[in-house]
Amino acid sequence: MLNIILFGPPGSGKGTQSEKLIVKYGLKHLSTGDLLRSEIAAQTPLGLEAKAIMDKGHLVPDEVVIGMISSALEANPTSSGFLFDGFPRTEAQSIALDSLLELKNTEIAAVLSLEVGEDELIKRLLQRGLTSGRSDDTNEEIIRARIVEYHKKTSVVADYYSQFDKVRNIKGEGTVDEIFQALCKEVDQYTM
Ligand code: B4P
Repeated sequence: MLNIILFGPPGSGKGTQSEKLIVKYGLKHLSTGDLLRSEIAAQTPLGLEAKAIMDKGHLVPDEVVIGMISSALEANPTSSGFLFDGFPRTEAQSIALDSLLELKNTEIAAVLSLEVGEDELIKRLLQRGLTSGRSDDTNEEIIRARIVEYHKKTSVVADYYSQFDKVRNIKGEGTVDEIFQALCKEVDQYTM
């Protein structure tokens, strides 16, 4: 099994690059952002609770997203590997993910970390907000709150996986194809 985490601040290209990576490497895409937005669209109690938190730019509670990932792993017992996009976002989520994968006798091969400057992140997200209908993308204050949340709670995920020498930094500015090539160069090391 090949399990990869695509890591980086909001707007760094995780969703964009995930779409391409899953096609090339036949991985199952697990995006907690997408899973939460499906719950919101279906107006489930979980979705309603999550929407209020996401609209402020904050992180949804660990137990909610860990539960969603646990169910998604169980629902895909024959997958040849997973691409985690936007998860884990806290140290507690990282520890939980490692335990869930251990139950499947597997582990994270690499954390690919997309590096993008803050001005570019804000520009991209405001641009996406013009068409995405995502309420967390339309207001610059909320976008800045998401970036603050990233520095406060999520950047430690890279520290956590660094202790196992699993983090690879990738320049996340340039064309989508240039960044995809750089990511593939890393992933290929685990597939050959
Ligand atoms: P996510 O859905 O994970 O979304 P994201 O971080 O905003 O964006 P992503 O990084 O995937 O966007 P992309 O760059 O592809 O999270 C949303 C919210 O859900 C969080 O704030 C949180 O509240 C909640 N949540 C999710 N997971 C959670 C968890 N594990 N724990 C707690 N809460 C959680 O795209 C951005 C834009 O950039 C696009 O318009 C794209 O076209 C553009 N772009 C991409 N690459 C580009 C390039 N090279 N050049 C120019 N533009 C580019």
